[in-house]
Amino acid sequence: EPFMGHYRSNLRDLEFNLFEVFGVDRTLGTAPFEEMDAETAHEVLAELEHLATGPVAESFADADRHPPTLDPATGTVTLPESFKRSYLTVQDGEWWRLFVPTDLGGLGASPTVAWAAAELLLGANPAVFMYMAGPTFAAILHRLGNEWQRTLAGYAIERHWGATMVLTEPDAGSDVGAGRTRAVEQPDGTWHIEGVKRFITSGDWDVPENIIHLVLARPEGHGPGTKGLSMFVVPKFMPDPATGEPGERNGVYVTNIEKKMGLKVSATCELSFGERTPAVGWLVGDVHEGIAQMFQVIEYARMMVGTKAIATLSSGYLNALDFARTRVQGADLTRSTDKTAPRVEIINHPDVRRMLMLQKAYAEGMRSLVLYTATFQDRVAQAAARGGNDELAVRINDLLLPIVKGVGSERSYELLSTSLQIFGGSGYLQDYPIEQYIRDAKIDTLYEGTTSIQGQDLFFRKIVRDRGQALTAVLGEIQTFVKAEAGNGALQYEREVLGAALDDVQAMVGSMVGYLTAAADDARQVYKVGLNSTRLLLSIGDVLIGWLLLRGAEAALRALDEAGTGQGPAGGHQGTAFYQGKVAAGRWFAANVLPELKARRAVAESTGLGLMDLPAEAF
Ligand code: ST9
Ligand code: FAD
Repeated sequence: EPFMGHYRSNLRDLEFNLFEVFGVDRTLGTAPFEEMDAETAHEVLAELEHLATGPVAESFADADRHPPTLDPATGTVTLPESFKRSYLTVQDGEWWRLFVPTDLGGLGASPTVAWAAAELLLGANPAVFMYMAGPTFAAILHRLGNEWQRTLAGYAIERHWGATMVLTEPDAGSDVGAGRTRAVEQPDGTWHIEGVKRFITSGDWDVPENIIHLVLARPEGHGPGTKGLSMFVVPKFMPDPATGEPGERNGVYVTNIEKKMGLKVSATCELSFGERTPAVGWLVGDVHEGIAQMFQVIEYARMMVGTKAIATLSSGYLNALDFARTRVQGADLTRSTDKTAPRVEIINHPDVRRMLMLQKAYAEGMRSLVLYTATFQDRVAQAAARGGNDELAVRINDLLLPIVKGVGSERSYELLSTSLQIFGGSGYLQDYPIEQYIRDAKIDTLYEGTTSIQGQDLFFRKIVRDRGQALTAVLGEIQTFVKAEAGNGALQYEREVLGAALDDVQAMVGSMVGYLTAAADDARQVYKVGLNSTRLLLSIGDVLIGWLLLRGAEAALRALDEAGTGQGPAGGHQGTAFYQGKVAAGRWFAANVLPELKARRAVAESTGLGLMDLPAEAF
């Protein structure tokens, strides 16, 4: 048998979602995706899977054991050679072209196809994908920038530069608006950036000839908070305006790299601006709209983080599944008192099956959530290609992002410990990848806005400020599904359970809106919102996951039916077992997870202020 790397991909399920659930073959091959039809997308994903499971995954463990090093004299970060080989496989194959628009050299992939591709790289070696941010960030600069900055963005893409997003400071993490880094305008129209940023991903590395930093800083005299921040593009080397050739070293240096729990090969840097020599930057787009501009970057990054977490859970689950099919331990429970009974593979034990199905249902349900979200990004791009604007699709994408990021990261981290549990003591060893998965996935609940921030973003901005428009549209789709005949009666019980869970989350939203309204008279009532916002985030996530799993079950039942009549794609045992698994995951989630929403609703409805009255000393 050929060498098996750590990464267990699930291209079959990605394609099931793309083509059998969401029907993206209808949009592929049409504007603005005319250069990629469904057949090409299939070929691209199959080839990328091959690369991901092979050379991209190969350095995953080695790069964890040999993390990047910093030369403090020059501020230069050196990556392990094994990892650079993985990275260069992807760069040299020009795979970044999947993640930029066609006018910047892109392949015309739709967001749905691009995020499916991203899952494969993120599951194999997430830092490879993160170091590859250059072209995507440059495309954003191209959209936001003035003429010179569009030229600069072009150089960044052609010449394979790295890129960073630079917000965080020691006293400004979740509270970005507390940032103190200053920007001082120069007579020639450039700006000098002065200050220290911390925790900056890919702040320096020894592959690209240049790096562009997208930096939030406060121009002198500008007001407090996020609205007083502006966005600057600050290169590592000043480029020749005519060719992009890197010239003089600019005054931005890495002054420290962090020792971390996981994701070690992704260099997390302290970046000092203007300490040795001036750090020269340009005001992006010549406008002071820094936080709004940075959120264009953040939106990609939040989607990326959720996808990364889910990709890791999926591989953790599939590794655990392999183990459960082969590890022999104990007798079947029906014969547990018979000391001569044959020993069985642990996949035969009910509690192991419970753990496997818990992982399968969440991993597959959340994959479906990522791709469902991406269908709205497809719609936004299609409308733009027609010269229009799909306002509702924009709002729904905004609503779903904190769920992809917040729920994707929390559930994945939590359930990776279940993946490890399947392995027994062996899972705790570095012989298997799960302990690294857990360490590498923990960051996903933290950066790009912690789970608390995602929960507040969901409620205050994406529900209340949106006046419930996007939420109503999505919950309305679920309600239609509940009332319809999905699964020809085969899913009737499941649709009832889903309907009850839908009522439960609607009641949770209702009571939280009630608390917010009551806060107009009694400000402390808003604490009851804060006490429930993570609960609501996870609960809306569960309803969406349950619904998407049942849509998958419906599609699978249809395929099984057609196979019975000899017409469908299900033929063969592989196909049949795959579809049976889809039906089982939907049913299991409805029966075992959705009923929990009832209790969560009761907790939300009876929330008091006791916890907030408690003196801090009493904790
Ligand atoms: C970080 C990086 O952690 C980690 C990893 C880096 C990885 C890099 C590689 C990525 C590669 C990606 C490539 C993908 C390629 C694939 C492509 C496939 C097609 N939405 O509520 P207010 C704006 S970086 C939009 O008053 P506060 C808005 O302009 C560090 N905009 O906030 C608003 O004005 P308005 C990450 C939003 O109280 C303004 O902000 N750090 C949103 O002043 C003010 O809003 C964080 O994420 C939104 N959801 O500030 C910080 N929200 O209202 C977390 C706000 O007029 N903290 N705006 O529209 C927060 O998010 C805070 O809530 C806060 C609060 C800072 C916004
Ligand atoms: P804090 O904001 O101090 O939060 C501490 C705790 O308090 C958290 O549980 C938080 O949820 C909670 N909390 C804080 N405020 C509130 C509130 N208002 N309501 C409720 N709870 C709250 N930043 C960049 O700019 N660029 C990068 O490339 C980057 N990469 C990173 C890579 C790594 C490995 C790490 C660890 C961080 C990175 N970050 C980056 C920074 C990251 O975005 C921040 O760490 C994150 O936003 C949280 O900020 P903080 O660490 O200061 O925690």
